[in-house]
Amino acid sequence: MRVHTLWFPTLILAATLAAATCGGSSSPTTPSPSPAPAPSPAPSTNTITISASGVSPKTITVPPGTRVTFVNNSNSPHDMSSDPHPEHTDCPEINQVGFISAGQTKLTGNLNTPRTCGYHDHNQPSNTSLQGSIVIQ
Ligand SMILES: [Cu+2]
Repeated sequence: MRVHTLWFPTLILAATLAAATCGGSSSPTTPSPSPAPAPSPAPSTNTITISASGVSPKTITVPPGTRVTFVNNSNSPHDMSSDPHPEHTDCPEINQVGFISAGQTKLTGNLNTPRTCGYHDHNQPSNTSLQGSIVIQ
């Protein structure tokens, strides 16, 4: 009698192990469905930061009527002006930023007209790191 009472749970354990082993070896190798990488949205900001490495973000999109903020976090003054250089006639609202000291924050005028406004540092007109675009739409 004692042998029987010991064998019964041992058999169940053995069967359980076999099932687990079998299931493990035949587990599907299909990759788990990973979520599609989220499309990086266009930066939703009204602020352009100037650092030692240039302007960031290079392109922003804002609705008509927006005033864009320029923050000079670099150690140098800049002179932010509308394209084209040197006339600055495309988006005169950007010329309101103009000379901006290190640490200073300045605003454009109201960008009311849907269009793309390029800008540059008037003192470094060929420095592409200090060039960017404001898309008004
Ligand atoms: Cu210029």
